[in-house]
Amino acid sequence: MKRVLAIILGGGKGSRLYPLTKMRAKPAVPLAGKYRLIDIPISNCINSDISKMYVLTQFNSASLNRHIAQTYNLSGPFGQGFVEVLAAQQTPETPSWFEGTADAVRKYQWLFQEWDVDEYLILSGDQLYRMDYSLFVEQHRNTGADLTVAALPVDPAQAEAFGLMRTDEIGNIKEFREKPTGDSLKAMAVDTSRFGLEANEAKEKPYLASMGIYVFSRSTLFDLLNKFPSYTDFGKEIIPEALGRGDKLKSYVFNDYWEDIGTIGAFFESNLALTQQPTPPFSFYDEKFPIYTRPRYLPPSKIVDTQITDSIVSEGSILKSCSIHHCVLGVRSRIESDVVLNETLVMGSDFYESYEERIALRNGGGIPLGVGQGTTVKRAILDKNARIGDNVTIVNKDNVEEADRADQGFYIRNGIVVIVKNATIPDGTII
Ligand code: ADQ
Ligand code: ADP
Repeated sequence: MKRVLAIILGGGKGSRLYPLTKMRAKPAVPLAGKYRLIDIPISNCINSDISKMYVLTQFNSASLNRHIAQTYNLSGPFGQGFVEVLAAQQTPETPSWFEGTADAVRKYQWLFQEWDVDEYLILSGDQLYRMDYSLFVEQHRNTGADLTVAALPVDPAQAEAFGLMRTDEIGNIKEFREKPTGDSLKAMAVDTSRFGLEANEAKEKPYLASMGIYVFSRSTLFDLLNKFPSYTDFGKEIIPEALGRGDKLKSYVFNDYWEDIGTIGAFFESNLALTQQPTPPFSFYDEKFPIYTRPRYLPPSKIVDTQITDSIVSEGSILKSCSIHHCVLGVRSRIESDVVLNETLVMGSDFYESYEERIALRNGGGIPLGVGQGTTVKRAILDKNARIGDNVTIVNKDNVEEADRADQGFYIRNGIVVIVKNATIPDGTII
């Protein structure tokens, strides 16, 4: 795997995860209480023995750079591993931002070409899954493919959201269509039982969806990017073109847990699914294939007279006489008495406030970090460092699907209330 360079696509404008991306680059969005989105592909790379990684992102954010610099030091005495963030930048030759996935790679190809590697592994930064990429790369090498696309068997309802591939019985891609609908979707069905699925499952999932994860042979990648300079997207343009001109394209079937968590709805549900009992669909516990993140040396959580069911509580939290059901609480969460949290994602805080600071804040008319006394929250995301007052109700009482209330510190996306980072919600507010 020393001859593989990973390129992680860290996100375009970040509009689908907005407002979580209001103050940070998408890869830095907190996940599962103590991780960040970028920890998933980076951990998968490390566990697959791939140690050269670039993260392409539209914006450079302090929290992303700090997180990566403080977590991933891969340059041991005998290796040259690294994780580096490359942000879109204006230069005299390239006066614009990244216009798409292929365009992002093209704009930094001068740097990627400098590495003496055989394959480029292109990954997305907003997916939750565990995958040994070395098996993927090995298949690519063994079949002599120019490009291998990771493929997830999906059902007809899911299929519309993806690039789909129709393959022959040994996985040669014959046709690739980006998000087809109607009859052109139906035409993409394949017999997935040929790829290890049980007959029943194959019937349910007759489509092979592109996971947006690709292995390109070196010459193929640069040849495509340069021969077709106006193509800005892999799924829409580059892959269909490669196929059309006769390159050898293979699928690599991956039939395990995989979620695209690039929208507020999917992100919220995937986080809450971690609390599912007895076995969540994805687990961060796996000694052989751990997910890494920045060590923080926080004290254990302190929980006083509290009722908690099916939840995750991250370290450094303080919970007092409250009731927590089906929630994920992030680091340094602070929940006061008589609070009721249901199906809520609390991202926690970046810092502590001392007892004296909290009292002083209250006396000056301010609101301390965390969730104040007597507050009720249901189906919401409370971003980092939120200050929720006493007796607040956040339940989306009018059943709104979408709303922008930036002036009041919240947005509603897919019916989920998102309290923005650093926001203050006054005592008694009802949302
Ligand atoms: P989408 O997810 O719709 O489909 P896209 O929006 O291009 O495709 O995103 C792919 C990845 O690249 C995401 O992680 C995104 O954040 C990142 N990205 C997008 N624009 C970027 C930019 N300008 N700069 C840096 N990163 C950027 C793709 C494929 C489909 C496939 C699905 C699987 O096109 O064929 O089925 O992924 O989720
Ligand atoms: P984490 O990884 O714990 O989620 P980060 O390291 O991204 O958090 O963020 C911690 C940030 O919080 C740092 O930028 C730090 O400077 C900032 N910070 C620490 N203490 C305070 C404070 N009292 N007030 C405001 N910001 C603080």
